[in-house]
Amino acid sequence: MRSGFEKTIVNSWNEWDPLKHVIVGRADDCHIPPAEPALDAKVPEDSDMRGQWGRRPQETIDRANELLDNFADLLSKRGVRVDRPTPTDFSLPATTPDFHTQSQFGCMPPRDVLLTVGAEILEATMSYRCRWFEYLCYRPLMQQYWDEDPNFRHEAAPKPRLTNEDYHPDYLSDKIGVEKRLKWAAEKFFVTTEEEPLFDAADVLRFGRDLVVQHGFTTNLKGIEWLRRHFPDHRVHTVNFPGDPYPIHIDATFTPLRPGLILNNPQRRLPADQRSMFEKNGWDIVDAAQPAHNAPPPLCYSSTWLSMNVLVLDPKTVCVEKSEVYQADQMDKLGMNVIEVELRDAYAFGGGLHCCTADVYREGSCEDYFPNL
Ligand code: DAV
Repeated sequence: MRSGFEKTIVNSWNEWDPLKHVIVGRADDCHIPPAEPALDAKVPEDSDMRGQWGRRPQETIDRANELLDNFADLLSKRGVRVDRPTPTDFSLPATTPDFHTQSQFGCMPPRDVLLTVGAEILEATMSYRCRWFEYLCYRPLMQQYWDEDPNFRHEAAPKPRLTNEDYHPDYLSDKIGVEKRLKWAAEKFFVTTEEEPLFDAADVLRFGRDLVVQHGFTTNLKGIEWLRRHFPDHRVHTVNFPGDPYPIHIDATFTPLRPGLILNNPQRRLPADQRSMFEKNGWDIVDAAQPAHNAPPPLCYSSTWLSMNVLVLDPKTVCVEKSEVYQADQMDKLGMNVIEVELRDAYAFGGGLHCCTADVYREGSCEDYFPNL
């Protein structure tokens, strides 16, 4: 919704400054993609999704869209400008000279694809074949911002080839078992190899001049090195969280709320040797509250820890999913004003409140929150 007089500004340096302009995803035409190496590694072994693929049932798409539309309306009413992607036909195969997969995914989680750093929006390489063309859903918006903001920098990371060389064959089994997965994760043996740079935008957290990036299934060390060379004025820090058997995306694991305060998933604690940058600079890392649910909703890739996948609107205000009562209570105790947003029936389409949004503009500038390194 636009007044017609608002100037378009692309600018966002962190996860908490006052949010003024955001993209909210859509559930239209979302597909469960066919098997492929990186996706299979993430689908839990006991998941109802194993072995099935195709367009999601229309009534679930309609329900997810109803919730996403309501969320967009709520943000608009609070004065946040909201844009939406343009879905492409996800039933089409994704085919390049290097691979072929029979359908695509969707465009519910813009956070996975778009990384906003200052005046730049960077399209991630992605690491699933079914998501290779997802950036196209955001191109109409990127073109509009390009026309409207003379300072906007539209960038795209090198498209990866995603041949079989990108994936460790050991992960191709659905009978690995959680124990072995946890061992592999602790050894940093992930499904993706170091064949070429790979990253999803949702593995990156922005803290002003520092970027904190999770090494896991969807982002490899070459991807992190690519980000380091691409953002020469930033310090890029690699983190990983043993304890997650399916490590993709940092935003159900490590959640900054405001300068000096981060929630950390208690099953995926940041290892002691990686805490010093936070400790030396007076940041508190506190265990997140338990999720309210014992299991994810049907046909969902993500864990119950979407409870901590919140959207911070400003350093005192946070959107929390309506059923996540323990998380809301903890936010309240931490001095945050909580806005309840119903989204659980959209989780299966690609995640929670952080996943289904991507920053365009937050007030504020690039600050150094870690002067003692
Ligand atoms: O805990 O399953 C979900 C992150 C989605 N962006 C998890 C990670």
